[in-house]
Amino acid sequence: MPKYERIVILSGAGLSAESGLSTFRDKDGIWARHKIEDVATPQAFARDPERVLEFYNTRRKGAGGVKPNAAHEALARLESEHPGDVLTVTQNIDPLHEMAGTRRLIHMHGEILKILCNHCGAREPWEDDLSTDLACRICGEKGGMRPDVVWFGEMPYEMEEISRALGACDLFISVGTSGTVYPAAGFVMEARGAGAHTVELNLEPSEGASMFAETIHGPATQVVPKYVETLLG
Ligand code: BJW
Repeated sequence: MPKYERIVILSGAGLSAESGLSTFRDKDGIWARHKIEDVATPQAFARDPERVLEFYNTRRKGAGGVKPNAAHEALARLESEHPGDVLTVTQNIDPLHEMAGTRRLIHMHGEILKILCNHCGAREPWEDDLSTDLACRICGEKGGMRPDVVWFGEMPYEMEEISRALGACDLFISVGTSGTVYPAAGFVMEARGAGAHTVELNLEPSEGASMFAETIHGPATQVVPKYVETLLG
C-alpha cells in the first residue's frame, strides 16, 4: 500500500528558475523590471496593448530552447511511478512540466505558447510574436488577440477541478512558489481542511511556510528529486 493515495502538486516560478527562467518576486525577478499594472492586468492590455504584447513576445522568445530540469523530471517520475493519483497544478506558463513528461497537468495561469481571443474566447497554440493587427481565425476580429495567460483580476483556469482534487488529496506538495498570489496561495489550507499532509519545497521559507506541516528548503533541483525518491521508496 502506498503511504499516500492522492497527491496534488502545486508548482511556481522557482521550479523553472534553474532552467534559466526568471521568477517574479526575487530581487532580480520580472516584477523588479516591470510594473504589474503595466503588463499583467486586463486594464493594461486595454490601455496599451502593444506594450503588453511586447512584454509577452520577449518572454515567449525566452521560453524557446529552455529545457526541463531535474526537479521537473522528478515530478514527472512521481506521476508515472506512484501507484495512486497525482495531479500537477502549475502557476507557470512555460511548457517545462509537459516537456519532462507530466501528463495530468493543469496550467492554472495559462500558457505562453497559446493565444486567446478576447472577443470570442477562441484559444489556439501559438509560437510567434503577437501583434494588434492579428485577426482571430474564428471570429475575424482584430485587436483582441492576447497571450492565453491569467492576469490579475481574472479567474484562473479549472478552479473546480483543482478544488475537487484538493478536497480529496492526502498529500499536498508546494514547489517553488512564494505563496503570495491567490487563489493558489490558499490551496495549502484547502488541502489541510481535507486532512492532507502538506509539504513546502522552496529555496527559502515562503510567505505561507508556517501553514505547512513539513518544510524543506533548498534549490528545487536538489530537494525535489530527493523528496520524490523518499516518496517512491
Ligand atoms: C526557488 C528557486 C529554486 C527561486 N528552487 N525555489 C488582496 C488579498 C487577497 C487576494 C487579492 C487581493 N487583491 C487582489 C487579490 C487577488 C489576486 C492576488 O492574489 N493578488 C495578490 C498579489 C494579493 N489574484 C488574482 O487576481 C487571481 N485571480 C483571482 O483571484 O480571481 C478571483 C478568484 C477568487 C477565488 C477563487 C478563484 C478566483 C489571478 C492571479 C493571476 C496571476 N498572474 C501571474 C502572471 C501570469 C502570466 C505571466 O507569467 O506573466 O502569475 S502574476 C505571477 O505570480 C504569475 C505567477 O504564476 C504568480 C505566482 O508567482 P510564483 O510562481 O509564486 O513566483 P514568485 O516569483 O513569487 O516566487 C518564486 C519562489 O521560488 C520564491 O519563493 C523563491 O524563493 C523560490 N525560488 N529560485 C526553489 N532554484
